[in-house]
Amino acid sequence: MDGTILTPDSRPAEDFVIGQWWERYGAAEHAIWRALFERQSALLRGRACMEFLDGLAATGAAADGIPDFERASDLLDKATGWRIAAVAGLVPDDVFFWHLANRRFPVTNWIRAPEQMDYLEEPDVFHDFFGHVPMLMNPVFADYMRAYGQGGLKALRQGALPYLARLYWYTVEFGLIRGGDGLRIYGSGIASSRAESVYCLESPEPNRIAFDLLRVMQTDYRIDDLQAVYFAIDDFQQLFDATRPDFTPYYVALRERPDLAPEAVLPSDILIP
Ligand code: HBI
Ligand code: FE
Repeated sequence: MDGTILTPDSRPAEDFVIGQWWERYGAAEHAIWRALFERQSALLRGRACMEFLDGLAATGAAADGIPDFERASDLLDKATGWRIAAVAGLVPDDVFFWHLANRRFPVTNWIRAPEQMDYLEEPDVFHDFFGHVPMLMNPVFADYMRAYGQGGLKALRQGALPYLARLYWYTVEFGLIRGGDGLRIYGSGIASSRAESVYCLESPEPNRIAFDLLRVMQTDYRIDDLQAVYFAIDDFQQLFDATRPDFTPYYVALRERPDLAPEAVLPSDILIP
């Protein structure tokens, strides 16, 4: 069993990397990028954390069109040693983790259709690039993502993927951060969504709970609706430090605990007003 699962240093039979083929995008596709970029940039001012907004600027991405992955990769590489790998869509879990463990972030090369401006089932280049690449410019977050990839390959060998997938969901995709000027967004699923970028901070509906690693890994998530709960970190070092230890004993402990519904609130939760 063990030998069939990738390690960070092995090579998969198929890496799922394709070309971006930037020159194939048409004016209509660049126009969709522009509309999404302008909309989300305006919404994220005062809502996303400084690390996200600074990272976005540092990628060289702009409203004028879909960014060129090679140019952005050169900037990213200089900042944190990461590069972008163009893919056609979702890649198998082991291959996804293997890329992360080697500091490559898979970014889908196609952009959504005009009627999908507000909701998309699968990630496209706007979600993957605008949502994910900015935070990879931050050295601490970039190290967290690499460690996540290494941890993912290990979790696959231990049959613990669902726990680790929750951690990804509630941090990388839907994470909030508590800074000097209040709650801010860093999660890509929020940053790339019109509705969620407002709802996560301003709606009275969802619970906002201080990040706790085991609590997060115990909690189910919704894939087809706004989230019922967000977990807020204090800073990225906290996230990196919490996820540094060997997770093996955590997985053992988690198997003894019931899964929690997204709406659950525990007496031990620290709720953020
Ligand atoms: N593939 N392209 C792509 N993007 C993802 O975010 C992704 C994936 N494959 C698997 C995967 N995510 C999951 O394993 C993680 O969300 C845990
Ligand atoms: Fe994503």
